[in-house]
Amino acid sequence: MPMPHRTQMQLIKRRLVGKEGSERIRELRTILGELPGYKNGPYADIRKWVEGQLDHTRVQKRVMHRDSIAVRREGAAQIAIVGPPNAGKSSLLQALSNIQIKTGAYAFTTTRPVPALTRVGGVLVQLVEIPGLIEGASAGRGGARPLLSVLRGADAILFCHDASAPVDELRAVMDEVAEAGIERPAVIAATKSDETDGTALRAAFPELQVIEVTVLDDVSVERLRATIWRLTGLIRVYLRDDEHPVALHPPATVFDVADSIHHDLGVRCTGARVWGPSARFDGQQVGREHELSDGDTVEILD
Ligand SMILES: Nc1nc2c(ncn2[C@@H]2O[C@H](COP(=O)(O)OP(=O)(O)OP(=O)(O)O)[C@@H](O)[C@H]2O)c(=O)[nH]1
Ligand SMILES: [Mg+2]
Repeated sequence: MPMPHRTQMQLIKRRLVGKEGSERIRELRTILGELPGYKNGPYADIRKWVEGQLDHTRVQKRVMHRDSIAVRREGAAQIAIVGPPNAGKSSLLQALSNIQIKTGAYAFTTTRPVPALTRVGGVLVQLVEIPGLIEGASAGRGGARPLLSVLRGADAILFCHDASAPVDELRAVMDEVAEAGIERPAVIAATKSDETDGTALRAAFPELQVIEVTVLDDVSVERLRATIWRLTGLIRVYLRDDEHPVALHPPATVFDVADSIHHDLGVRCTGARVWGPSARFDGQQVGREHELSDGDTVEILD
C-alpha cells in the first residue's frame, strides 16, 4: 500500500537536502526506481517532478564542472589562502606577489580562486586565494563546493583572519574545511595587525601558529613569507652553478636532486660534492644515497 503522496513528496525532498551533482543524480534515480509506476494521478505528478529534477541537476552539474574553477598547479608547492570574507586575503596575496587584484571593504570582492606565483624562500610557490568561505560551505552553500575542491589540491593552508574580527568566524571556516575531510598543515595569519594584535586568535587556537601581518609593513609581510616557506615542508638544495635552488620533499638524497633535474642525470649520478649543513667539511665527497639538508649546495658527480 503506497503512502499518501503528500508524505511521499516530503520524504523525497528531505532525501535530496544537501545533495548535489552526481550524488543528487544517484539519489533521484533511486527514488524513480522506488516510485509506483502509475501513469496518472498524484504519483505520476511526483514522477514527473523527479524526472524534471534529474534533468535540471544534469544541466547544473555540467555548468558547475565548466565553472569548476580548477587551478592549474604551478611551482614547487601550492598554498591556499583561506578565511572569512573581508579578512584581507587579496591584500595579502598582492603584498606577497605583486599581482594586481581587486580588494574592497566589503565581503566577497573575490569570487573565484586567484592564483599567484611568487618566490618563497627563493623557490617558486603558488599561492591561491580561495574566496571567502562561509558556514555551510561543505553542504554546498554559497557555491562553495568547487572551492573546497580547489582546496583539496593544496599542500598547506594559510588561514587568514582579521585580528579584530570575532574568532568564531574563523572557527566556522575551519569547521567547514574539516567537515569536507580536508586536513593540511596550517598556520593562521592575524591580518590588519596595524589595528589589533593576534592575542585573541592565539588564545582561541593554541594548537596553531599565529603570525601577525599587516600589508602596511613590509617587514611583517616578509616574516609571513618565511613562515609560508616552513609551511611547505620542503627543503632547498643549491647547485653550484645555479642561482635558484631545487625544492624537494625530505628525506631527499643526492640521487633525488640529480633525478629532479633530469632523469638521465639521475641514472648517471654516482655521488656529489657537498657544502653546507649535511657536509662534515666543505666539498665533502658523498655517495648518491647521501641524505641532504635544507641549505646544502651540491655538485653532482657522474
Ligand atoms: N588596516 C588594514 N586594512 C587592511 C589590511 N589588509 C586589508 N585591509 C582592508 O580590508 C578590506 C578587505 O580586504 P581584501 O583584501 O579585499 O579582503 P578579502 O579577504 O580578499 O575579501 P573578499 O575577497 O571580499 O573575501 C579592504 O578594505 C582592505 O583595504 C591591513 O593590513 N591593514
Ligand atoms: Mg579577496
